[in-house]
Amino acid sequence: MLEERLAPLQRGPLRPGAFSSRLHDERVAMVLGIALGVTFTTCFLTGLISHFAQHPLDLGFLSMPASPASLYRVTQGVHVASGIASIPLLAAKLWTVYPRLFAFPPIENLVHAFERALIPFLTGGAIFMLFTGLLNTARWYPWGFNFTVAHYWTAWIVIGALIVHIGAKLAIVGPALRRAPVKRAPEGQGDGLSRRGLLAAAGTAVAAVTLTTVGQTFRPLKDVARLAPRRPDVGPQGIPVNKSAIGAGVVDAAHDAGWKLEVGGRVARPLSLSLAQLAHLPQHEAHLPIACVEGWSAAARWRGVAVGTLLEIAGAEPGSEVVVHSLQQGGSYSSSRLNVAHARHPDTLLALQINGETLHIDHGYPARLIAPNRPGVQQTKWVARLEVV
Ligand SMILES: Nc1nc2c(c(=O)[nH]1)N[C@H]1C(S)=C(S)[C@@H](COP(=O)(O)O)O[C@H]1N2
Ligand SMILES: [Mo]
Repeated sequence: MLEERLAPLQRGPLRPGAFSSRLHDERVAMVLGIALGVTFTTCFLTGLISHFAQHPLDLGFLSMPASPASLYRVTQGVHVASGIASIPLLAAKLWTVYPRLFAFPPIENLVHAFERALIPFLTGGAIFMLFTGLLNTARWYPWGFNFTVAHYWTAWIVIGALIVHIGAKLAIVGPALRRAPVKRAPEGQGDGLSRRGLLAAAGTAVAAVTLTTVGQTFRPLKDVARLAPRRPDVGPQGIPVNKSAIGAGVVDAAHDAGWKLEVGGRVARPLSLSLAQLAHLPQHEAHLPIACVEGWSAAARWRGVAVGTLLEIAGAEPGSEVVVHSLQQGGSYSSSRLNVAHARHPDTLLALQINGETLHIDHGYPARLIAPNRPGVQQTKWVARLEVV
């Protein structure tokens, strides 16, 4: 009765059989959905690691350990790679399922209504995450909002919607699967792309975008990183630069012959050391990566004074944390905090050299922080002061 009354409304995309491609198919959608579930979960978890490395909870046991030294390099590389791999998967998935926006009747039951209500959050949020993340790897911030905050909170919305979506789908698809093979779109006439072909194309696209970008952090593939915004070996002294000395407005202060490193705060003996005095303290060498949150990473051999040595000379308490201040005024990365594990790790350096050369000014001359297992944003350049807290 109702259906008869509604029949005249079934026009255009709402009419039965409006979308005839065999590719708008439940099983194809499911395979793509599973792949997306894997890449999104991976991206979400590695993103959480990055978030809490940069915004530590004040819960000691969850604070970022100082080893393995390259852990963050790996998790952040995987974060960016799984995000990039999600882009072709999401495109294929949305194309496969978009006819369902015109499903008729639009709502079948409560679960279905709920599942549909979440779609704008799920797709809008996912597109927002991938788009802003991708532009971030290109260091392009054309919007007015704070990227980190928006990217973090939208991630929770998307992952929440995704969990409910999967739950609803299991409720619908699960029983259907048990009863009979999943409802399949009729094999349309003629040639066109087969379902297998679509999945193969999506898989090929994932492989292609991964192979041509992952070299920004995975060095063996650097020469095929044609789509990567950064090359891990291009920059002064063979290492990329994120913020130049000019950009940070520190050229004069960094070249000032009167530059001194201050060590102060909760210490028994505040220090004020010239570059020559620093160079006369015991030097320590460490092979450590810079792993930028934006997706590139590069390892180098660093040489300088261990922060632990300075803390000892200054008479800091063993359990203290250290805030590292740059000559740079303002800007989100002009200071960073070393947790207890990082502050005392022997490889946490106030580096004066990179790969046997004096630091280039864009790498933080006269002295920069470099520590194991830490996001690049926390490897403060042009250090002026260590404040024990
Ligand atoms: N003072 C200061 N230090 C900084 C930054 C900055 O903007 N200001 N950028 C950080 C970022 S985002 C990264 S990835 C590393 C990069 O170090 P590099 O430029 O020597 O490769 O420096 C970090 N140190
Ligand atoms: Mo960075």
